[in-house]
Amino acid sequence: PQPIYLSDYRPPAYRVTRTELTFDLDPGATRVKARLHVERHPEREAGEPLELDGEQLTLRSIAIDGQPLGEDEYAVSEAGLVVHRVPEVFLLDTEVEIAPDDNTALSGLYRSSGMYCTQCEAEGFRRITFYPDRPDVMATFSTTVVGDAATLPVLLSNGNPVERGELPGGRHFVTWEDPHPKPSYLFALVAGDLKKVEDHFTTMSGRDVTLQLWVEEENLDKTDHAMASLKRAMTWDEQTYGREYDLDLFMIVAVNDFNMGAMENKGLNIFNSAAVLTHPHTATDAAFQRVEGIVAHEYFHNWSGNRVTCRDWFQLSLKEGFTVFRDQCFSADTNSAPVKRIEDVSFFRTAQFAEDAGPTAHPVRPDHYIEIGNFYTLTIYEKGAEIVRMLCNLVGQDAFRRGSDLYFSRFDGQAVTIEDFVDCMAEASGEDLGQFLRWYSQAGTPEIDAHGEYDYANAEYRLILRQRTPATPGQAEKQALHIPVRLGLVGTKSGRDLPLTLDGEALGTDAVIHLREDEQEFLFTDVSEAPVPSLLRGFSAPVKLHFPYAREDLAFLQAHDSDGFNRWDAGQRLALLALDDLIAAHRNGVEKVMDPRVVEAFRVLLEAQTDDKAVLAQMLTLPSEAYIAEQQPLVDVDAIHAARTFVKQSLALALRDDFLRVLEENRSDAPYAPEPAQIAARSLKNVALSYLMSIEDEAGLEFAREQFAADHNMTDVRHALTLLVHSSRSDIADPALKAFGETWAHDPLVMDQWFSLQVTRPQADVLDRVKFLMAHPAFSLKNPNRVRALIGAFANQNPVNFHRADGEGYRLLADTVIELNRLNPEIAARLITPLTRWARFDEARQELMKAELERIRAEELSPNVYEVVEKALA
Ligand code: BAL
Ligand code: ZN
Repeated sequence: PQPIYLSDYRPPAYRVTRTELTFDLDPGATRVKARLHVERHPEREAGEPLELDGEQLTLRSIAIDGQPLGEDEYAVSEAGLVVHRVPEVFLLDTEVEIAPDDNTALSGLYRSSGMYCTQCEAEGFRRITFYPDRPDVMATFSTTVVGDAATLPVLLSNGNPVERGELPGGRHFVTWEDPHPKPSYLFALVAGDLKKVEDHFTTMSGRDVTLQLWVEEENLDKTDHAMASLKRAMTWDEQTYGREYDLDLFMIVAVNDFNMGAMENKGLNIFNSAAVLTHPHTATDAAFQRVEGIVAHEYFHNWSGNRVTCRDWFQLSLKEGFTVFRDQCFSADTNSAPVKRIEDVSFFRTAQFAEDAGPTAHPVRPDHYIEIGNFYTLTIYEKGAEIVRMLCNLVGQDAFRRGSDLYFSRFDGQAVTIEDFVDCMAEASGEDLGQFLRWYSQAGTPEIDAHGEYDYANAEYRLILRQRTPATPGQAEKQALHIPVRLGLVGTKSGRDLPLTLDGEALGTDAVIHLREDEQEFLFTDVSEAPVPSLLRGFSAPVKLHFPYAREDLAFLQAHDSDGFNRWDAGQRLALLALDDLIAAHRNGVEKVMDPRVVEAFRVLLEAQTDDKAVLAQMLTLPSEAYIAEQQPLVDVDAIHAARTFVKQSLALALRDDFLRVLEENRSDAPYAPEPAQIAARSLKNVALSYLMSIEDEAGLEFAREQFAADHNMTDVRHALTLLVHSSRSDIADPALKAFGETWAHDPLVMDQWFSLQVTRPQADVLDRVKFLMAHPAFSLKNPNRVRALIGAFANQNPVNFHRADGEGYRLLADTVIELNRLNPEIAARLITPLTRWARFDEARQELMKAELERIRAEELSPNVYEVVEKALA
């Protein structure tokens, strides 16, 4: 497979202004008729051949302006169709045959639990019909779906239904008309025996929109939260961005087999059932919040993605970065804003930093790719969102809103670039964002080395910041970025933020300074007492910040920083320093000794309880093993696990009574609601429980057993069950696990949790459990959720066992990737990720991991897997 380059972009030779489709559905032989209204692109010369994308299509007929084409007038290849000579303006009619039942890649038209559904982003439409399958070709669509009336009573597509009727042979049809021009990746079709929940929304201009959620009958009781979330998102987008919904109907469909979380098809969002269905007895608080966020994300795409779309796939972050930023802000406004930020940054610094430091590192706007399906990454999404957040902070909220209004009005109905977006922000704010644009083209995580000195005699604080971005594959040289650093100086005597005066200008007590050079000095004057700097408040830029904090400084910031995010971060840094010592002790075979400053800091948190419960739960949570690994020069999974376990147990032993008190104070029999106060209390209680269970404290065990048996809600049940299964008390855990598996055998989303919590057990016997569960009747390699729940959870969330010294964890993953490469290349390519990180481990493990990558490389590979493996072994 050959790479595609951004620098080769040209507008299409021909565009399609209108697309008329007829689907005659059949599991093995669906017929798709397409009538395309085609015209030459004004920027391209006359006389060029018409080139259409098409994969795995059997062409049955082709005609231009009603005239069937002779065999010498066109050519069909594995990649598409070329018509050698075409008029300037014409109608193209094709008919193809496709086999939805053979489609295990879940791209294009496929069947899931007996229903037909589509996934077209990024390049799935070419598996449905011959088409210029690129986002800068935008057409209005009319879609007629024909199917068996008994088994497929519901026939859906984009837009509004305009005609329906009966047909001979027990078949029926519905015709849908979508008046908004759209690229092919936003096309959708669903057909099946579905039931709907309906509601209404009145838009800000007073229009009535019908909202429908389509699910299998047994899931009708799991739709309330998604519907309520949708209405909240619609209101929020009107109030925050002035964006109103633009059709009379908005539909969401839940499907069981889906590669992504969900898809923003115009007027017909298709959702992975895991991203839309919730019920207190089947979904955890985290799942409720995830559903709310994803429903909002897909809805927000209606403007940031659908009305204004991407010119080409290199611009993917134009819609994804912006839309993730939008959904993050929505969730922050709806729930606990500080906790949302902590969770997002915590995940970002663990997973995106690792991506940025590995062999698949790429800029937020890549300049080449082999398979775009490999670029739905944390960098495109989450780093893209961090860049938009920086933009918003740089230009200010008001200018950001003016900039987004300008963007939506100037480019409505167009396919545009990242520059177009940033230009609107520059125009609306008057800021020069030229240097800022480098964030989009430069891969890798910038690192800032900071140093500070307080001059008592002159009451000055001198802060020196140096930035560097490590080399990434294909990008050896890096340029200085424009990095906004939000900061405060916290007085060590007063414990308060001190007034900031820089270059004679008073900046208040919390300010943003702009690092643009490789090295810059900032001299703060009139600093009345020695401060501890609180840097990068709110994680104001996606960088690694190094400052030589003493542990006392970190304990001080944890207690006094006015920025909630940095208080949490100071605690994390303090814990990391203690963990560093313990990791070294473990490696050197020296007795481990707990740092009393960490115990004291936790004691203060638990006894003062000044934070809201949700924040306190975060403050009491130790950095994850994956995040600790991210900080180490060489990852030693066993030492990390031992050190973290030691810290957790030491805290539990020292603060047992406090944790017990927290448990008692936060137990509740109130009916479950996924609302912030309840979620906060549950999370605090469950953090406390996990400390007590780390020492298998009798009272903690009893609490866990009771919490499981009470069966009050899935958050508590799952947490208790996980702690029991991860403990040594198989006498309690095994019957509970068995009962849970039997109770929920009928519910795949709960069974996913049952799989995950077992394969993340740290005990050494877990690999056998993974193999055993892969043969379980509820497991299937064809279902992405099952693969993620079992294999994905094992490889990503069980470091000590995945990285077993005998390489059996790696072998299991590679075997799975090889099998999935044939079934579902997109999922296979994603699953390889942990193996691509081989360079972070000791030599023996490096060899074992590379050997497995070589074994994968020896197979006949899909472009997806090929691209990842080649990069990993480069
Ligand atoms: N566009 C793919 C799914 C999503 O990001 O919403
Ligand atoms: Zn998206």
